[in-house]
Amino acid sequence: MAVEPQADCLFCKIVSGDVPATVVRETDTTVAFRDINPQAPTHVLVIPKVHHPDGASLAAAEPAIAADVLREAGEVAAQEGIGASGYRVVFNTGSGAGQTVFHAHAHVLGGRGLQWPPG
Ligand code: IU
Repeated sequence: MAVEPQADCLFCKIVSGDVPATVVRETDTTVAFRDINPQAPTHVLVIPKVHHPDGASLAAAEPAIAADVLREAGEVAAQEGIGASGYRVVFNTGSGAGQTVFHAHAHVLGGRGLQWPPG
């Protein structure tokens, strides 16, 4: 599993600053930014700065950084004011589940009622 920045990876370019994003939080190991196509009033992506293709790969290779991503998802929810009303953290994994960017990322969604099961 590569951890070097990938030249063709959009999210690696957001980490490096080569592609702009609306960053809402940043730590030594993670960046959180607003999704460009929001599916809820709050829709923020939390990514590790290191490149892994999906959340499971990240957790297997670098569990401490996977924990950082999950912790930051909660911090984003608190910062966005959706922690009390409830929110969803989603890792789409594989194209069949709708994953389109193959750099691990957690979607943090909230600010409206969320249905279950998801589509
Ligand atoms: P997915 O789980 O891989 O489908 O999520 C990728 C997300 O990245 C998706 O919600 C896109 O709207 C979002 N995104 C973005 O925020 N900025 C971009 O430049 C691109 C995609 I391309």
